[in-house]
This record gives sequence, structure tokens and C-alpha cells, in this order.
Amino acid sequence: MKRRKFVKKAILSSMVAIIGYDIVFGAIMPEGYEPLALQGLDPYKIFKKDKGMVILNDKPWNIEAKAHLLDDKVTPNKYMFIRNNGLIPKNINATNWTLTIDGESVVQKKTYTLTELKSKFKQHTYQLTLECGGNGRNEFDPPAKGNQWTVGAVSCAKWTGIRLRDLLEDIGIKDNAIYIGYHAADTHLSQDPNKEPISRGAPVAKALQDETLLAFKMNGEDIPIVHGYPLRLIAGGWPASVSGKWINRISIRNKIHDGTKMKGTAYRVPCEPVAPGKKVNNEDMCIIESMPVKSLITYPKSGAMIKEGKKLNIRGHAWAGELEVCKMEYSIDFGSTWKKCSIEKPVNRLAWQHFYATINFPKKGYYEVWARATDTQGVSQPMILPGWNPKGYLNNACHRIAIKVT
Ligand SMILES: Nc1nc2c(c(=O)[nH]1)N[C@H]1C(S)=C(S)[C@@H](COP(=O)(O)O)O[C@H]1N2
Ligand SMILES: [Mo]
Repeated sequence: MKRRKFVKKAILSSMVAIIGYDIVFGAIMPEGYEPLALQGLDPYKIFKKDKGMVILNDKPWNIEAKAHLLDDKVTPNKYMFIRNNGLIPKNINATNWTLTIDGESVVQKKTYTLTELKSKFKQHTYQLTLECGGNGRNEFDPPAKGNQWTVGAVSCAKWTGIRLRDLLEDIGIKDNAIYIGYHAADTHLSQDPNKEPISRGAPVAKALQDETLLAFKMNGEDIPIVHGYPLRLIAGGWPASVSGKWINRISIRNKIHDGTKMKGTAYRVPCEPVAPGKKVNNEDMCIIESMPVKSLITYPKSGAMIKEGKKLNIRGHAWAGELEVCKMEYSIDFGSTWKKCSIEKPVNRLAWQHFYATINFPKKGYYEVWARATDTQGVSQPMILPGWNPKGYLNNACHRIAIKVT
């Protein structure tokens, strides 16, 4: 018979601390066993999320919103999706938090304290759209592995922090700098301290944009722990994986950053469209940069019923990565004809835009309302699933809701 392995002392004592009672036979508890008392922890309470949010995975935590929960113009924490690649850092201490800037292309490596960052540089606030590159993955066929996001892995909160550009100007970067890469305090799922769950970044040009922030506030308060407290990179309009949470180091690279999840099929898609299911060579994969044009009907909720003869007011948000949305339309006849919606300007660059329309339905029955956004380069959302890719990124197909006229 195999010898049974017992739980490690350090892990046992942390379990005791959470449960608040001595685990009497704890010393002979099998390794890897999770006491029931710990399994009962309510994620909605811990993360202060609305009960309507959907848990896709608990190891690591991945939680998404539903379309109608994203109705607010500024996304509050309770409706903000959670995407973790690893384990949330424990024992975060903001008072001794530091950010080190290093890499081949930094003039001289330097470490700033969080207090210094907050006091030395001017603070800015922007509302910024963060959408997971895998939002909409659930529709891909053949299916793509990973969290099966439907439509709710997108948010647009107000972020306050300092410009990454101001920091880079302070420290000085060399002419050969081409990319920045972040490093963070979260733990790899294997708990191996030598592995990083994720370490991505962006070209220097994106890092130098006005809206690229090192943020310490979200919607006017300290960033919630799960969303990156006490310091987070925010790069609106790009896959949200670029917006590193819990960051403690930024490397200025003289090449494309080669951290975890920068290679292979991670956050990369075939540079040219391929047939569904096809194997794509590494050199034919391109890093996702600006996210594609997309929209979401946030009111009413799909399945809503209205009385015959009544008009229906719909509304929602539209966004287009680095671009703006300049046209918004809806269809009630499965995309045969389209009518215009009103669309507002964004409050600032890289923030989503609000649209609304009033719809008349010709008679009783079942309808679908489809929404379609067009960006300033004339590119519109596809009606059906766009280009297949191995990891199921960039699904920007038209959002649709069901309506019954009774
Ligand atoms: N350190 C760290 N940063 C991270 C991640 C992570 O797992 N660890 N996930 C990334 C991904 S893939 C996404 S989509 C966003 C999600 O941000 P949110 O959980 O605040 O909504 O954070 C990004 N930043
Ligand atoms: Mo993501």
C-alpha cells in the first residue's frame, strides 16, 4: 500500500486561522485535502459580487457578468468580471509595496515605493474598456479550451493612477526599447514560486499613450483585491490580459516581451484566417493588439415580454478597441434590414459608448433584436462567429436578445 502523505504544517496553520478553530486531527489530514469549512466560503461575499454573476471556474477564480447586469454607464465592482490565471496574492501590504523598473532598455534600474508613485506624479482618471480576449469563446466550433465566456467578460470602470509615460520619462528608457512587460505578485496554480501565472505587456507606443495608467483606484476607491490592489497596469482597448494586476515590476525590453502567455496560442491568433480546427505554425500566429468593434444590448434582458402596440426602448454599450464606434444599428428581422440607433461619444478615448433606440414591432409574436456596431474604419461586427482560432479569441459577433410581443 502507498504511504499516505500528510498536510504540510504551514498549510495546516493557515487553514486553522481561516476556520477559527483548531483542527483536532489536522496533523494526519491527507495532503491536498480541503476541509468542508473552507469549501463553504461564499465567493459572492468575498469578492462583493452580485448574485447574478456566473462562476465559470473556482481554481482559479473566473466569474462573468450577464448582459443585463452591465447596464450601468460606469461598471460598478459588483458587476465586474474576474479573470485570474493563478492564485490571488495573500498578505498584500500596500504600505511597503514597491514597483521596480528594469530590463535591457532602461537607463538605470530603479525601485519606487507606492507612496512615491502617488505623490511624485500627476494623477489622472479615465473610464477604460477592459475586455478579456476570450470573451465569447463559448460559441467556437470546434470548441476552444479555456473559460467558456459568453458575453460578460467586459467592463468599463473609472481608473485613477499615474501615466506610465510620466514614470518612463522620469527613469529614462533607451532608444532600443520596443516593449514593456509586467511582473506581478500572484502565484502560479502549481504554487511553484519560480513560475509566473502570466507576464504580458505592450509595445512602447501603447505604453506611452495618455490613457495607459499605473492605477491605484477604481471608481474612486482602492482597487478591490481581486482586481489588482494595490497597483495595476491599465491599457484600455487591448485584450485585458495586458492590464496586469498586482504588479511589482515592469521590464523595459529591447525585444517583444517573452513572459508567460506571450507565445504559442496564448493571446495570439492566426495572422491570416484559417479553416476551423486547422493547426497553425507558431510563426504564423500574431499577438492580439487592439480589440475589434463590438456591442452589447444591456436593456432589456433577453426574454423580455411587451404588450402589442407598445414601443420598446433598448440600450447598451459599444466599443472598438483603439478606435471609436461611429454607427450603431439594430435589426428585428434576423439581419435582413437594419435601422439606426443613437450613439453617444465616449467620455474619453478608450471608453465604451452608449447607444439607444425605440423599436416598433409590427405584430404579436417572437422576435430577436440584433445589434451591430461599425467603427471609424468602416468595419462592422459580423452577424455570425468571425474567424476561428485555436484559443477562441476575438468573437465579436452581433449580440442578440429575444423579445415576445403578447
Ligand atoms: N497579475 C495578473 N494580472 C492579470 C491576470 C492575472 O491572472 N494575473 N489576468 C489578466 C486577464 S487574462 C484579464 S482578462 C484581466 C481581468 O481583469 P479583472 O479580473 O480585473 O476583470 O486581468 C489581466 N491581468
Ligand atoms: Mo483575459
